[in-house]
Amino acid sequence: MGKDNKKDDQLEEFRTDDRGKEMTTNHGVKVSEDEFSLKAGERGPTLMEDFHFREKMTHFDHERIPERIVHARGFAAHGDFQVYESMKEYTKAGFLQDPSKKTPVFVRFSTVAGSKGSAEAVRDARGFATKFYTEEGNYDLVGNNIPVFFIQDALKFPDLVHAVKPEPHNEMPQAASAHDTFWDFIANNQESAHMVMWTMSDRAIPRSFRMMEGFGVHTFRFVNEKGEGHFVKFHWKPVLGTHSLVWDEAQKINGKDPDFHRGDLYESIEEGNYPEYELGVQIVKEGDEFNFDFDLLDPTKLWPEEDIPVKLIGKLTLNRNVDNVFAETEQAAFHPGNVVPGIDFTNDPLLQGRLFSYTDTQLIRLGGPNFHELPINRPVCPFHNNQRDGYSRMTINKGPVSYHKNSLAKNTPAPVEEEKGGYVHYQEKVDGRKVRARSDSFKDHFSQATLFWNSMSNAEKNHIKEAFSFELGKVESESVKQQVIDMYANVSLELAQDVAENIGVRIPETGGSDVTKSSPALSQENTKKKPNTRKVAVLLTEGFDGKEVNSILKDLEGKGVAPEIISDKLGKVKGADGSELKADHTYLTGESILFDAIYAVGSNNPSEKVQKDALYFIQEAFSHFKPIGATHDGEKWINEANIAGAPGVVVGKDAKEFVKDFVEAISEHRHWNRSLV
Ligand code: HDE
Repeated sequence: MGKDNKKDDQLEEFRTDDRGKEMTTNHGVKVSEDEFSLKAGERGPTLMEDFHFREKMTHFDHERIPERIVHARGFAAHGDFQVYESMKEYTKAGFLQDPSKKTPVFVRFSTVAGSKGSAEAVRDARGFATKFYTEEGNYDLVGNNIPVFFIQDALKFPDLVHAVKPEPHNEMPQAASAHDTFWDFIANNQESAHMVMWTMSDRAIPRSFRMMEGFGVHTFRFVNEKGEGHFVKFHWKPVLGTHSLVWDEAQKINGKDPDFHRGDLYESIEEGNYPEYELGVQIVKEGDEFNFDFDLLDPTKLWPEEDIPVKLIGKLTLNRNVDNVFAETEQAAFHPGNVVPGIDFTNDPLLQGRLFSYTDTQLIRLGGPNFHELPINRPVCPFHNNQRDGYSRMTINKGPVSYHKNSLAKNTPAPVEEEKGGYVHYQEKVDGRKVRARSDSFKDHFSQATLFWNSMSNAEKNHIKEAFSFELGKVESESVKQQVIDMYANVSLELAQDVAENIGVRIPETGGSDVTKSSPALSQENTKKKPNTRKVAVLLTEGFDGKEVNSILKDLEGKGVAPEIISDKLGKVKGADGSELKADHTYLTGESILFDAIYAVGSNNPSEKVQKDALYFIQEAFSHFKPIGATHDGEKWINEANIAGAPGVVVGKDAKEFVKDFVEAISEHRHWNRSLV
């Protein structure tokens, strides 16, 4: 990247490489000593006049800035976006016109509830925030990996966040919704019913940032050259499909590798496996606004894809890691209010409140009104106005005039007419009394929660039941547990009854829903299934069948699979034919939970310790429904684990057939129709 990326060129001006340079103070004075402070005598007190000490320590004391109040734990990358065909019919947005044009982007993924240092594979929504550096200014699509939200009005956001964050009297639990205050909020704010179905589903424990969808959530508006508006919902569709972890695995990952998601993204980009997502839009004519059984302005509702198809209009590719996480990722300031001509807001009351909150939060986080001048936030197009001064102002504006209107600068900077690119807000007619109220059309909280439930496969339904049982199982208040069960009896009686049974509260007898509709697009069973970039742990022992293993590994790599070798010690592992392979991990550092699949090679005569470690590895992977392959000696372990013949366990074929079947099993991601031994 770099050559044709305007943002990268711009960032280059700010990059510095200190390696090989002389040390100076921040004011450029060469430093002669950086180990001993200036003292009155070798054993005497430190002197005030030690400007180098004072500067170094002061800077250190101020190194931290407030973390984001939500979405504190995040990781980002650069890339570009290209539209497939002109979207002229719907929007005049410049970056959506020309398929030959690449727009630089910066994307930050995040969890929502946890602090900046929290583990990444927690049960939570994920942020998916994209900054498009367009020629007409920055456009930010600040979305999540779930298409709906907990609440309908921004006024309730602080309450929601207080409820999910660690409880204030003991600051527990970290990065988890499995506690009393969260579920008390849910039961008493039932508009959250739909979103909670998503957060209790597999969507809330994604396998990778590269394998999750993104959604703009709110209904936005496209506006074309003629000034015509269309309602639009934005989607990101991962090219690798949408895949998840299982809960037991996720919890273990959080201990063994709290950086699991950032590591996966970082490595993929370093290896040239650039994550890709297609941008999709659902479009509704203005005239059809009231033709749905939900309100288009209600952010707790999605538009079923079977009713309103998602048109794929372009591709996002992430192809460069940041150089410095603080300077870029931490200082990135996203804001749903950053729009460009051709994209406008609707009256969604959640969106309206966000338009205030994001600037406000940057002011405290980034210390003043000039955060747009930070390299990561600067537009790639010119920007001029009469705003001046403030903390850490970088721009040196010339001339005496900083007001509009003026004659001394010939009334410049001058506002620009709409025809020449000036942003003009969509002239929606608004007529109403000032009220603090919710429209009746926002009051159905359960139908789409049931739609989601109806759309799930049996395995997904079981995971949702288990997630509710886990979360409510951690709640202490019997009353809160019961309230949640009674609430979910409105969504599915089966769900409420099974969870009530598990958590030992009164089982509701009545309830259920009339909604029979389902939306197959909501089930991850129907997502894309590919072997690409899937990590396979190859359990290798001294004396392996060199010829066969080398050829299988080569074929697997040819299919895009990424094998990594696990052995009892690091260094070279020798095959029976004298060939050697290098171990990437030992059983101590390479856990089954960090891999998508296992290939058990084994050897003639493994030690008891290796036997024990390998068996644990295989059994754990099996319990997480992962594909397991074995050839020759590895088959002994499969038999010992008593899993031969189970779905997704591939053994005993010739090498070519083995690779074919194993790759198919890997593409399947997980094999749910497996009973656990
Ligand atoms: Fe945010 N949100 N949010 N949010 N949000 C923030 O802004 C807020 C909402 C989302 O990677 C904050 O810079 C309010 C929905 C993402 O830097 C803050 C409401 C969606 C990110 C804020 C919402 C999001 C944020 C905290 C209710 C999905 C991380 C730090 C009206 C469409 C962006 C910051 C990044 C961050 C406010 C609801 C997505 C406090 C008031 C709905 C991805 O301004």
